[in-house]
Amino acid sequence: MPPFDWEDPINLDSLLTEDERAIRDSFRQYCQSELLPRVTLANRNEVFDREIYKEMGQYGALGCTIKGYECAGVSNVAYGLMTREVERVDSAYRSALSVQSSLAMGAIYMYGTEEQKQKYIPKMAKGELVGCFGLTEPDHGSDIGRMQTKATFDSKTKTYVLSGSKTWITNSPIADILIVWARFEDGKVRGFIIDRSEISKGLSTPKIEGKFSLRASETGMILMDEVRIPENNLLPNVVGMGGPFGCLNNARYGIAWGALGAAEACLSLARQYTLDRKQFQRPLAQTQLIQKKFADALTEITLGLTAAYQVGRLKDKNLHNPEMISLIKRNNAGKSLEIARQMRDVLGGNGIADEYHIIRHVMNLEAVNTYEGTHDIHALILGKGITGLAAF
Ligand code: TGC
Ligand code: FAD
Repeated sequence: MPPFDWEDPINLDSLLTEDERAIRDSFRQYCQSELLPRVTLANRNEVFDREIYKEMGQYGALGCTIKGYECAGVSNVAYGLMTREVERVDSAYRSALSVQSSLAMGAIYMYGTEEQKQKYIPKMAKGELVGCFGLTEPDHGSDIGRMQTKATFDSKTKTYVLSGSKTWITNSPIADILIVWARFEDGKVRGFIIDRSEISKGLSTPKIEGKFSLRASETGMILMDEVRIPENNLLPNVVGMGGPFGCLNNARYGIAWGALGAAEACLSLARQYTLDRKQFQRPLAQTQLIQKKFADALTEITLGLTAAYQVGRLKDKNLHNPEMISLIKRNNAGKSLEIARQMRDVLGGNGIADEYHIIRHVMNLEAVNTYEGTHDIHALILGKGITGLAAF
């Protein structure tokens, strides 16, 4: 009988292909050796280093499931393994990966013209162009179907004119390519590419200061006052809310894996801390209450990873649906937040110091539990799936 491995208790490793294991291991090496050493100061000083995109690009991580356009074309499970590795370091870096890959590149890949794909995706895959995804508005977050940002078409100049405000947008202050969702003259929601290099006036993207979560990520607004974009910057191949939600399906899936990476980091740090620290003349790790916390954490991480793996395999065969993605995003983000809080408690006073890392994960996971659909909104999506009745 093989010995128990607390880092992979039910041998999920055996379900992966050789390629997936190799991708995970090389990306883990990058995350641990290049990202981990700089995250504490980045978080403390609220700094995102744009070079990280170029580094991720070199590992083929950006838009990694996209086939062609100089992207890696790997499986959804491999994508999940990468989000897990990067979020083991910090959710802000996973956000950077998710927004670029699933939301910005994903929107162009799924709904763009061939010309748009050729123009933007290869440069985004290399991290030369940075993307963002503007959906949420000041007055419409969960009920985004009621968005107010407007798009009109000016037939004289053959330009679309965008007016409105987006808020809480990851990367907006630094983005070169802004995917913006707006209501067109016919009342239907359409997607647009704002290429910052083509805009002369009407656009500003102020940073939101003072976040106590995802501090190593730039978050901002997109303020549009009659921003004019060329007619060929419409994403022509989707109409309606299925457009943004289609991108969110991929990003929410990646979060389901990523959040558990953060939870695993917290468990691992707390385990080592309690092996090293003695109270009442024995290691803290040798006390029943601490061991129960570890047992609960390991159980939830393992069940969550198993579910994310299964959805990934279904996704590769196009056999997934939004409800199963809501189930894993909601469960894994919520459970990871609870695990991080428990592991922080295990470190006592040191648990609130950033040099011990766990408090940073606790703070980050608060946002992870909220964005891309809050914990309760995913409950309502599931509730609708169970009863057939929308309670939003
Ligand atoms: P509803 O009436 O149910 O649907 C409207 C239309 O959309 C279609 N649809 C979907 N299509 C594909 N995938 C999905 N998951 C879909 N969900 C809905 C649906 O079929 C329908 O199409 P049609 O053709 O019949 O019109 O939707 P609703 O407007 O009542 O919305 C309800 C609700 C709660 C499900 C939705 O509004 C919701 O999910 N709200 C949460 C908002 C959200 O997730 N925002 C995320 C913003 S992006 C972000 O947070 C990025 S963080 C990035 C980072 O840093 O990592
Ligand atoms: P609200 O919708 O106002 O919700 C507030 C509370 O009410 C929540 O608890 C919610 O669950 C609850 N609630 C809402 N409706 C109901 C209901 N019918 N029944 C019961 N309870 C309800 N958005 C983007 O478009 N792009 C991004 O890149 C992006 N990045 C983000 C980065 C960060 C750091 C953060 C914090 C947010 C980001 N968001 C982004 C926005 C995010 O998606 C929204 O914050 C989220 O969808 C929730 O919307 P809201 O904040 O307006 O909350």
